[in-house]
Amino acid sequence: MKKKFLGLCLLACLVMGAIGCPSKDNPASPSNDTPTFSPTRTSTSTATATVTGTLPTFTATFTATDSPTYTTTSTATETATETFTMTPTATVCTAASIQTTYTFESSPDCWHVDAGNAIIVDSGLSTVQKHGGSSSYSVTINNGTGSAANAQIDLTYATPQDLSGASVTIWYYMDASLAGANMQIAEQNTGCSWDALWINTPATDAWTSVVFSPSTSPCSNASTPDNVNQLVIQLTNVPAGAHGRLYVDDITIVLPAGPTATPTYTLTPNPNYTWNFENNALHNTADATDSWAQATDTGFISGVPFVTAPTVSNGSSYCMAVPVTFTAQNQLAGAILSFATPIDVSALTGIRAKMYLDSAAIPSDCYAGGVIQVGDGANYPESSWQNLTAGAWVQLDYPMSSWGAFTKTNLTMIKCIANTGGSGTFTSFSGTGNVEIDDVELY
Ligand SMILES: [Ca+2]
Ligand SMILES: [Ca+2]
Repeated sequence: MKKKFLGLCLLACLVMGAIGCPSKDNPASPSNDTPTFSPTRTSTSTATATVTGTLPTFTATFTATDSPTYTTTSTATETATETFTMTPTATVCTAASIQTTYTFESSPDCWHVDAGNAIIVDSGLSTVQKHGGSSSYSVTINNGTGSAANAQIDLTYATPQDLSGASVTIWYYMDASLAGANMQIAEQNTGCSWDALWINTPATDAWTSVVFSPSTSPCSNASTPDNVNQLVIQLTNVPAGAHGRLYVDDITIVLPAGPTATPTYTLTPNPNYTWNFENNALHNTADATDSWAQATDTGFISGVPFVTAPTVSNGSSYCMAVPVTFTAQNQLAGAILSFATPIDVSALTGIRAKMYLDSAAIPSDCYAGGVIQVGDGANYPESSWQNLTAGAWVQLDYPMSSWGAFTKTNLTMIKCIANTGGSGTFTSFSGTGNVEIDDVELY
């Protein structure tokens, strides 16, 4: 019975496995080691799927659910396609003389951006706006300074020019985008600083003319003529952020009429009564006996007449010159023609002559004059005083209606006289030059 029980146990062991059953080998002693970690499996790789197939093609079908409305927000009124080149300051053009017309058809003609400008970004001839022809002079202004600023263009003269009495007309066109700016047209001269015409509200988007008259300058007076260094067109107080163009065109400068340099009368072709010195002699071609000579009356300074080419052209080849050195007020110089045989001028109406006085011969502030005198042996009337403009030919005229008592059948002499006149500063002067006389004519 005991054997049978053991056998059952062994069988149970076989069936149940090793659990709880004694090992056939000698069992090891229970380990005293205590595991201190448990291995952890960590995946270090990530599988990446690679699509090697062909992507499907989608055909999208959109359905418009509304109609967009476009709103134009641009305020630009023109598209400037021109590219200008700024004129380098170092090569600013200077005008040698007064140019009376600027059309800006082929050149800025020395108009340029003032060197001190920071807000003019380009300049040049423009066809975008023009008053006449096909182009104007234009500057593009872009005031990014953050505050109001000035934009200025100039015409600079190499040497000062006299614009006294001149009238300067300027046509301008200012983009509306520059509105808010003021304008001034000015001249800068050596006599004083500035002489300006202000336009507080320049017209915009329209060609507009403005006339500037330097004669209104406080600098203009007899002793300080306008010596203009520069003409200026300036937009003043261009608002911050303003961006646009100023165009100018058809600038004209009209100068006042000066003294007539060449008298207008023409000689009556009668050599008996005419002395034009074109025969290079002090007598005329009809009478070689009677020649012009030095006038030696009281008050006359010495000066022997001779024939010479006019110092300033009067349209002829020769004139008579009396060399003089004036030293005081009211000195006289001139020439006399005495007739050996008195002549009859009763059929005539007057006498005239042209006279020239060298600028070097008199102070600039004297009031020199020319006079014609005639004589009949008893009466020696003379013409009224006619102002002499130094350096220019002046026409003297003495009609017989002003001769007074005179025997016109017995003209014995004619005399042409220059007088230095009076002046507040003409006390210690010594000026040498010619009194020149031409085209003496009994008419
Ligand atoms: Ca033009
Ligand atoms: Ca002559």
